[in-house]
Amino acid sequence: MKKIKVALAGQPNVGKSSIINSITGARLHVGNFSGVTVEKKEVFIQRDGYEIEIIDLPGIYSLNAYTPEEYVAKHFLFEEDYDLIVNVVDANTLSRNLIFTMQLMDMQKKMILIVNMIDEVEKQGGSVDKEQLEELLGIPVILTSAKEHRGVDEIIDQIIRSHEQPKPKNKIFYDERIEAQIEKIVKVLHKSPHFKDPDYARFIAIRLLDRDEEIYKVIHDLPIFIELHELLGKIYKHLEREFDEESTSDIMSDERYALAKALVMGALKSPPKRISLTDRLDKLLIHPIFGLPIFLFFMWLLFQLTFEIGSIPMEWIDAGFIQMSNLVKAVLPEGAIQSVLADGVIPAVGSIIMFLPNILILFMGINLLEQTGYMARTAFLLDGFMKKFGLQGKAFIPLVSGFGCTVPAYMAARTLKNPTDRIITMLVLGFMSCSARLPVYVLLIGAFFPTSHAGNILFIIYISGAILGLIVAKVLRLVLFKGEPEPFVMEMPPYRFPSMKALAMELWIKAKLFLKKAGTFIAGASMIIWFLSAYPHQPEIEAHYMQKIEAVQDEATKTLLRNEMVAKELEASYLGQIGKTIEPIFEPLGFDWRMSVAVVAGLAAKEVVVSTLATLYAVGEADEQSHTLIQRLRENVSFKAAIALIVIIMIYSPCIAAMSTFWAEVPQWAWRGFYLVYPNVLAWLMAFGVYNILGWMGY
Ligand SMILES: Nc1nc2c(ncn2[C@@H]2O[C@H](COP(=O)(O)OP(=O)(O)OP(=O)(O)O)[C@@H](O)[C@H]2O)c(=O)[nH]1
Ligand SMILES: [Mg+2]
Repeated sequence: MKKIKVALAGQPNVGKSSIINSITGARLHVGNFSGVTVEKKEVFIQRDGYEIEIIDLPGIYSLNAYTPEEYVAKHFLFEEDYDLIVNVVDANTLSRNLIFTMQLMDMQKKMILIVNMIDEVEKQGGSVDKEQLEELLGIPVILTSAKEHRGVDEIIDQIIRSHEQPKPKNKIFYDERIEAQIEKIVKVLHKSPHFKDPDYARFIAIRLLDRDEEIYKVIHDLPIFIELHELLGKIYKHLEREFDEESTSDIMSDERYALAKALVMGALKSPPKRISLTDRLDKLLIHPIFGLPIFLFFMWLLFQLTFEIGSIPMEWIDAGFIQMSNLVKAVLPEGAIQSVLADGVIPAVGSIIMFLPNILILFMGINLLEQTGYMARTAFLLDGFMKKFGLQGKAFIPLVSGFGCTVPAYMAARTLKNPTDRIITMLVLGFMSCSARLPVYVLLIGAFFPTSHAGNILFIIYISGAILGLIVAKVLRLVLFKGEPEPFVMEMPPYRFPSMKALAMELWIKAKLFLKKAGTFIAGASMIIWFLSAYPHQPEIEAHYMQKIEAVQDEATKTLLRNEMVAKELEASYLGQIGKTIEPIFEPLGFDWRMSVAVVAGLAAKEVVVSTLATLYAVGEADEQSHTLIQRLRENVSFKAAIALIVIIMIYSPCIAAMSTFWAEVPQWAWRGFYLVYPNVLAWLMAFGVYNILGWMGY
C-alpha cells in the first residue's frame, strides 16, 4: 500500500489531538490548556489505497523551541522524513497562530492549513473567508470544528490530493531588503552538496536570520562555514542597522507579525467585542481573595464525592466476589487450585475492584479540571504561593496529574522550560497521591474512622501530601538548587463547556485499564503472594495442632486452636520468613510482618498493598468469609500503626512503572540515585514520628 506521512503541527491548545480523534476515532488525550500532548503519537488511517500516518505533535508556539516537549515537535519537523505538514490554527486567535504558520511555510514543504474552532467564532457572529486565505497563502485551507465534527472528513481527501499534486508555488516573501540577503546566503549554501535543493537552502537561510542555534550548529561543521560565518556577520549588522533592531530574529518576527495582520484583515470577519462568559467567570474564579478558597472548596467537594458516592456500590462488588469465591469452593475439589483461586486470586482482585467507583470519581474531577480550562487558572492562582516554596505555578499541572497517575505526570513536567524547575517538580511529584493509593486510604479510613468524617480525612491526606511536596521543594531549592523559579508564563484558554462524550470516553479508558491491571498484574501478584504464603507445607505443625484439637471437646476452643494453627503455618511459610526478615525495619512503626510485606510488595504497584493485606489477613484465620478485611484490620492493627501506614504509602517510592518513567526522563545518575533513596528514608522517618506522637497522645 502507498504511504503518506503527515506531520500535524500547530500552537498548543488549538485542537490538534481533537481533530485526529474526530477523523479517526482515536482516543488521544485532549484538554483545555496548553501542553496536553507532550510526546508525539502516531495514528494510522486507510483511504483510497493509501495508508496515511498522522503524527500528532506537541503544541509549539514557534520554531524557536524552548521546552523539552516543544523540542520534540521541532526535532520531528526538522529531522524526520514526512510528506506534508497539516498546520492547525485556532480561529479565535488567528493572527497569532498565523505567525507560526508562516514559519512552517518557510520550510517549503507541502502544507495544508486547518482553521479549527470555527464553531466558536461563528457563535459570536464572526467568520473566516477560506477562499481569501487560500489565495493569500497559496495553500489549501479547510475550516473545521473538531467539536461538531465539521469539515474534518475533508482533511483526509485534501491530504491525498495535495500528495498527488505538485507543491504549489511559495507565496511568502519578506521585505525585499531581507530577500536580497536571503539570496546571498543561499548562494553560499549552494556550494555545499547538502544544500543543493533551492527550497531547503532558502529555509536554512531564513532560519539563520532567525538566529536558530541548532541550525547554526549544523553548518558549524561544514567546509563552507568560514565563508558563511563571515557573510552572516555582515548581513546581521547590515540588516540590524537598516531596520534599527537589536537582532535579525526580531526583524523576522516583526515581518511575520505584519504579514499575519494583513492576512487576518483580508480573511477574518471579527466577532463584535463583548464581555465574554470567560471574563465574567474569571472575575470570580481568579479573584485575588476568593479564587483560592473556591478552588479548595472544589477539591474538598471532590473528595467528599469520591468517598460518598464511591462507597455505594462497594458493598455489592465485595459481596459479588465473596459469592464467587464460595462458588469456586463449592465447585472445585479441595486442593491447591481451589485454594489459589478462592483464597488467593479472587479475594485479592475483589479487594481492588471494589475501589473502581472511587477511582473513577477522582478521574472525573481531574478530567473536568482539564476540559473546562480551570486548570490553567488554578496554576495561575497558586503561582505566588508555590513561588514561596521554590516551585513555579506551571508545575501545578503535572502535580495535579499526579493525583491521577504519576507516570503521565512525570511526562507532563516536560512543559517546564527551566531544567531545575523540572527536576524539583519531578522529585516531589511522588507525594501527590496517585489514584492507585486511593484504595489503601479508603480501606484504612473505613477501618479506623467514622464514616461521617471519611471524606474530610481523605481530603486531609491528599492536602498533606501536597504540603509535604511543597516543603520538600523548598528544602531542595535551598540546599541543592540556587536561584528562583521561572516567572509564570501560561496562556489562559477560554472556558469551554466539558464534553460529556470526552469525559465518558476518558472514564471508560481508565476503567478498562484498571480492570485489566486487576485481572493481570494484581491477579498475578496475588498468586505469587498466595504461593509464598501456602508453601512450604508444615506437616509437623499440622500434626501437633490436630492432636490438640481432637483432645478438646468445646467448639470455641477448637476454632481458637484452628486459627492458631493457620497463623503458625503462615508464619513458617516462605512469605512468613521473608516478612520476619524485614519486620525489624518496620517494627518501630508498629507494623507486624504482614503489613511489612504489604508495604514492600506495594513497590510493584500500590494496589498490591490492599490485595496483599487481603490475602494475608484472610489466610490468618480459619473461618474465612465471616469477616471483612476491614474487621480483620481493626482486630490486628493499632490505630497509630494504621496512620503510620497511611504516611508510608503517601510518601515512599511510587510503583515500578512510575520509577522507570522517571528513569527515562531524567538522565543524570545522581538524581536517579537520590530519587530511589530519599522518599523511602523520608517516609520511614515521618511514619516513625507520627506513630510516636500518636503514642504520646494516648492512642
Ligand atoms: N469549541 C471547540 N472546541 C474545540 C475544538 N477542537 C478542540 N476543542 C477543545 O479545545 C481544547 C484543546 O484541544 P486539544 O485537542 O487538546 O488541543 P491540542 O492542539 O492537541 O493541544 P496540545 O496537545 O496542548 O498542543 C480541548 O478542550 C478541546 O475540547 C473545536 O473545534 N471547537
Ligand atoms: Mg494535543
